[in-house]
Amino acid sequence: MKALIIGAAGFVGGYLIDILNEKNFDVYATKLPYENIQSDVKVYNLDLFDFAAICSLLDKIKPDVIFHLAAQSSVQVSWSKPQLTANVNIIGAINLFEAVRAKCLSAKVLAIGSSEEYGDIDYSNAVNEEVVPEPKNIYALTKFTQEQLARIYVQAYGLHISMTRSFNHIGPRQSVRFVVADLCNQVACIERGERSPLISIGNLSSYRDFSDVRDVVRAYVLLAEKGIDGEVYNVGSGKAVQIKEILDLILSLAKTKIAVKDDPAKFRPIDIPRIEADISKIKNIGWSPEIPLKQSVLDTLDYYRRV
Ligand code: A2R
Repeated sequence: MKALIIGAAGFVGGYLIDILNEKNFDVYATKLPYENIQSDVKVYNLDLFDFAAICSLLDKIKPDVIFHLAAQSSVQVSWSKPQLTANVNIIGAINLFEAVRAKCLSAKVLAIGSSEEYGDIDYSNAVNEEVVPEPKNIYALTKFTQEQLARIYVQAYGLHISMTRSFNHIGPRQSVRFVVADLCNQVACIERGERSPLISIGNLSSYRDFSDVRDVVRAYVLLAEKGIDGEVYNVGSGKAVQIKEILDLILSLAKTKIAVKDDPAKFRPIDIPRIEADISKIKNIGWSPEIPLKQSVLDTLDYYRRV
């Protein structure tokens, strides 16, 4: 089976390459020209704005499965660069779907979306896929648009696309823009004596649904095999954890005593108190998270201790 990962140089891409290699897929990966992929797979430079290049790559590879990870994936950047975000996440997705339509209609495509899409909904219960998203930021809106476009391409042209709404994922190599990686990096810097023993924090009271990136890519491979065309699947742990609990865990793993101080820059103007995924739908096709939160945090901390 030939698997093509679009946008493989990011956080998730590296883990997806690993699991596809383990499962003996013939793996092809794309990246932007200035990015690096250090893995023994076939790597191509590809910008989603170049429709002709996408067509010629699909023509050449004829993939059986395509994982669409490429995105402008930061909520914060989506406020400062709304045009870029819409171009990559919406026009880029259209370019990919059009190229699939033209060159490899039978390929299975997995389009990765985000729990951010849910936005302004009632979070008093775990959120299932029937809930209609109310995106509240530009990134979320572009991902919801990608999902709706995917549905249209399934219905109108018979493409084989499944979609995800992926909740927070964590693990080694994640960028410090994300809370767990940020806290682990700060602790590692303190342990090395690079800064005073004071960790800066944002809002600790929120509950979020974290899963390990290695579980997440296992879900993606399963969805590529068993996901129903036109259907969206939550990918998460199914259990919300308070950020304070994660901070306490990280501090308990630290090799030195660390104090905590608020950083106003890390507080968001609007923060939803609790977000938890209902993962019954993906569980029904055979996926459950396996890596405990403590292990993910420990591995992330160890990664930042090494870099
Ligand atoms: O933004 P960059 O320079 O880090 O490059 C990202 C790349 N990308 C593109 N690829 C092809 N054509 C474009 N026009 C284009 N613009 C950006 O997609 C990056 O290398 C990759 C996405 O990787 P990350 O930002 O690290 O996302 P991650 O954490 O791997 O998440 C995968 C997917 C994304 O669709 C997220 O929005 C979703 O899961 O949560």
